[in-house]
Amino acid sequence: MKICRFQHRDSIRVGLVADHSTILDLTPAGITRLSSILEEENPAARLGKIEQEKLPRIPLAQVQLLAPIEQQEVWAAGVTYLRSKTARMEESDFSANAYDKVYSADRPEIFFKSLAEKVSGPGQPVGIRKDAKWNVPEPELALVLNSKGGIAGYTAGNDMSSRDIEGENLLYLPQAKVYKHSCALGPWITLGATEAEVREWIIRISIQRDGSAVFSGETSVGRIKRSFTDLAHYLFRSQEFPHGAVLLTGTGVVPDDTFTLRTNDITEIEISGIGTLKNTVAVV
Ligand code: DO4
Ligand code: MG
Repeated sequence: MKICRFQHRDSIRVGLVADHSTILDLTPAGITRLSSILEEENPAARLGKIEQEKLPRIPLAQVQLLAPIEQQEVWAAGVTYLRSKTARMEESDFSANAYDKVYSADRPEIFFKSLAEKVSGPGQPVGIRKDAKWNVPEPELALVLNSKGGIAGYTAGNDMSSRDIEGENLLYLPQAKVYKHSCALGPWITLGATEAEVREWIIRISIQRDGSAVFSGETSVGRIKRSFTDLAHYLFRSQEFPHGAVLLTGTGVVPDDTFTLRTNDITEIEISGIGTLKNTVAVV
């Protein structure tokens, strides 16, 4: 079951994704916020009780999908895949040891990524910094967590990153990771999947430039070293998220070191159990 946030005419609404071309508007069922579903004990069961045939059907082509987030902070886990650890160790000099250690430590790397209102949705720009020379997308599974830290659903995310800034000095991580349009989420949230099912999903990315693919890669969610519950648990330690939180789970696909994004490149991140998040790169 998939739920989305969308703009239709002048209002922002919540919908159920019926199929690849149709949304069911949940407004007549009294659902106008994602949070009212995400905070339910069993979000998929709650939606299952709604009489879907009474809901207005809207063609997907007639709406603007929005990032599936309302007031949650977005955080990100890092170095959760072996590929990420190796790539970071290669790009850095004296920081390399830190990546090596965090990969096998009990405590994961978790950093703040974005406020909800700054997140790009489907079709919106993703940014590369004008003071960075080496920029990449990071295609990541995102956990959608309720205010108690429980996993309510999953969406696709892009943890845009400046590798030269990050590689120069680990203390520059917030500048490499948090800037205008550095985070994208979407196209919607998948509910009701277990961790075991999600670990079977495949994450794919392709990058197009002037109509041709300049990079493509894929990984399996199952290659994440840590469990989702462990990551969520660390995020919620000594913290409160009254609106819930979104947690990116790290990247397992890193283009080789000669690759950097350019303005107008198109990034397409597909997660098999979710859908495709498509954005265009802009210099910010
Ligand atoms: O410490 C660097 C960031 C790691 C990251 O974002 C990732 O592994 O996805
Ligand atoms: Mg990342």
